[in-house]
Amino acid sequence: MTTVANADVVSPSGQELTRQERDYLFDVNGYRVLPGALSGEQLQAINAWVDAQDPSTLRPGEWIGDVEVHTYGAEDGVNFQNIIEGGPAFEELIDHPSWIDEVRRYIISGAHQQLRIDECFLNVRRSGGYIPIHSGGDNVRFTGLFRWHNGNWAVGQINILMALTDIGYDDGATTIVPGSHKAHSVHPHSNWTAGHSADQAIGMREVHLRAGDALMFTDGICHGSMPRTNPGERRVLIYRYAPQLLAPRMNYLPTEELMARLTPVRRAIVMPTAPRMRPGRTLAAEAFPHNAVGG
Ligand SMILES: O=C(O)CCC(=O)C(=O)O
Ligand SMILES: [Fe+2]
Repeated sequence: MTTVANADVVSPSGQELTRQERDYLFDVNGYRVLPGALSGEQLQAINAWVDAQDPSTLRPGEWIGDVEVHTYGAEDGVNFQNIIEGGPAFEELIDHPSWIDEVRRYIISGAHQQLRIDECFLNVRRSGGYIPIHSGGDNVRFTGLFRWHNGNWAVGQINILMALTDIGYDDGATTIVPGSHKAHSVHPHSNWTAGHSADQAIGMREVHLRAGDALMFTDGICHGSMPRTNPGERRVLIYRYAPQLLAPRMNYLPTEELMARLTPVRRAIVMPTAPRMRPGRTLAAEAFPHNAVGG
């Protein structure tokens, strides 16, 4: 399968892209690659956290402190959900300078409202793993919203997918159909229930990343992944940002310890509106059973 070109990183003159060029490419393609978004030290700290776990013995539903072990399906691997509770290496990504201004610009420019984290998790995928084709402009989902309204961007969700390992051929790379956030018709091979990987899917491009690079993309773009056929693991971190008006996907309640540690800016991104209740009342997780719609 063809890979995406690097033309979204530098302009033909070899200069860094201008503001106008970056906006144009994001508008037209629905994604951009952010090379070297994470430092070597950050990669080391994050990978050390993963190495300290043993994914083969971790079952979905178990907790590592306040990080939940989870999966969306057998093929797509193990997720460490609510990863911002995993320590400082994950906290500093909440408003990381490599992407936060871009994310703010596209989600809330011109609108006097707050950004929030919708979902954040670390995904480990082994040989045979993949995620099926999903999303696209044809879908009616607020997270897929992608508009330019009265001179301002209005994007429903932006995903920052950070490579923690090099991801090339046969590593199970993320795939996207450039521009498909504006599509009106469903991708001909998209079938979540059948669950095919993006391999051989028409129009798909593999996004190869070096460890530390990030893929910034609208959740409205049609995407998926190649199957991983190499041995070893593909590790990625995914932080999804949305306007505060959209409810977070998993709705983890941040711990008091995390909230106390965070800067006001980070706190607002994690929880823009505090739960409101009478002083002294405490919450018991068991009193809030999950329902079929929200999960
Ligand atoms: O696992 C991947 O490569 C794609 C992840 C994905 O579907 C997403 O971040 O929305
Ligand atoms: Fe996705």
